[in-house]
Amino acid sequence: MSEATELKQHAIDYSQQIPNNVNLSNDRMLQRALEQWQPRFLNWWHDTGPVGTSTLQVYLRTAVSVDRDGWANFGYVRMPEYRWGIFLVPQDENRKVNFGDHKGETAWQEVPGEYRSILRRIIVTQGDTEPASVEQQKLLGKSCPSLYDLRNLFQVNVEEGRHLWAMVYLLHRYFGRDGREEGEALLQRRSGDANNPRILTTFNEKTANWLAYFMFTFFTDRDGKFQLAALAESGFDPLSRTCRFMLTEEAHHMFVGESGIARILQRTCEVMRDRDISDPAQVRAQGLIDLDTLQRYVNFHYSVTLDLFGAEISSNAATFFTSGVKGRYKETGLTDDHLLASDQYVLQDVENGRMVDKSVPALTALNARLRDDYTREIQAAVDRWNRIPEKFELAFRIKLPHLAFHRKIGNFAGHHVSHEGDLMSKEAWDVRAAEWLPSNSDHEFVDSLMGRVVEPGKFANWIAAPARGINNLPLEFEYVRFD
Ligand code: BYC
Repeated sequence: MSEATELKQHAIDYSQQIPNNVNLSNDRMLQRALEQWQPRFLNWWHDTGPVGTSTLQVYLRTAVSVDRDGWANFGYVRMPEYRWGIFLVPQDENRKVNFGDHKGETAWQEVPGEYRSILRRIIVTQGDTEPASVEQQKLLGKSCPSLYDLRNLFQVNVEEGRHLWAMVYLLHRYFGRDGREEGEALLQRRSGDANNPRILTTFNEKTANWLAYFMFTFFTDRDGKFQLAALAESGFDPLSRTCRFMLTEEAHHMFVGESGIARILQRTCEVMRDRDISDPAQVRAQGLIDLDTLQRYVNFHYSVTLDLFGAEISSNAATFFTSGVKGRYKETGLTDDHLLASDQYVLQDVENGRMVDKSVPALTALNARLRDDYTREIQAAVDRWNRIPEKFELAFRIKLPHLAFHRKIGNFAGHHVSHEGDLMSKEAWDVRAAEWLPSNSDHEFVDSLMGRVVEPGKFANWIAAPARGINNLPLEFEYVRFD
């Protein structure tokens, strides 16, 4: 590729009605179809996006190019004027299909006919999560703990909106009429709607307060990272290219979650040490989130996010892999044969009332494998969190529940399993569930702390200030303007 072509592929053209780096103006039909979808997207954003934002100016980052420095562009944006667009990392003409039956073939620039329906399904499932998360977070701005956090919420929201654009571009460009219909349906389903819900379970749960939001961005956005990383390996090159750019945005979302929970831990532990208190009721009386409640939120969000990996044993996942449409985490960097024809994988299951380890064909266990990769990364981050109580010489440590705890999808669905991983009767589970999962009164308590703090540099009582501001600005910076 010449240097000039490469630069062009990196740069995003903001003079267009739909900013893009895919030469949209060269394909008039596609451009018109997307220009017709655009006002419907904006209506959806207006109806179900963050409330009360039409007059705000928010200090947001906007991608100006898809290269490493493309993110350096920060400035005030009026929320309804945010420029959602279509950004793919540049095409590498030498890229190959790197796994499955087509390994070694040149990566596909068009959808192979035989894989059309599975690719469409994966793209729709991925696309559906993006607007769902915006819908789940719609009301959070009303109870933000600071301007810094409010700005981060809106940054996440606009980027999830752009991730919907990314999938809708693929549907319109590569799937003709069916794709356009799916693009409409993505704007019709609603998180939590009894008649027309979002596709995956977790995206129909409520994100009612900021503790739930930080947990969601920590646990569930990280599922997004792992699923996008698996799709970034796809032999269908446009999917790979768009997922690679989406991953650069995902990093900030996970940062919001990890640092948000760390700041809550910091604040609670600090007061517990200073006032020498440990009883959750005493902690709550200080207007803080007690550590047991934090642990129960971890148990809930971790377990519902594990469900997003699908069933541990899945013939769908095997088909996705052999056909070259969805790889493993970091597939290209793995050193095996990328075929898995005779490999085995060990996973846990329930057999005859007992928890057992069993070896199964690796091809069928790809959902479990991706989940295990995810869990390793989650555990490493939990270990980082645990340095905070350690620093304050408190005995408390966050402990991830067992994989089988509180599961609705896969091997463990229908079983009752304790936090430690012991199988139990439904009756015994019912007695102990409130110890492990947030109760209505936990939610009510957390909700009761959520007053709105919008004075620059001020933070709600229940959360510590972050270590530094956005884009190296001071914490007192006016990250959101209300005029
Ligand atoms: N809820 O064979 P199985 C993100 C269905 S998050 C409801 O195990 P498969 C983000 C399944 O569809 C990442 N239904 O499924 C994060 C199938 O239905 P049919 C999103 C479920 O296909 C935060 C049946 O059960 N991206 O980006 O192996 C903010 C049999 O299941 C669920 C993706 O997920 C569930 N949890 O695996 C914003 C990537 N799980 O065919 C964004 C694309 C399974 O019987 N999706 N089912 O009607 C996939 O790769 C796969 O669809 C899954 C499921 C891994 C999700």
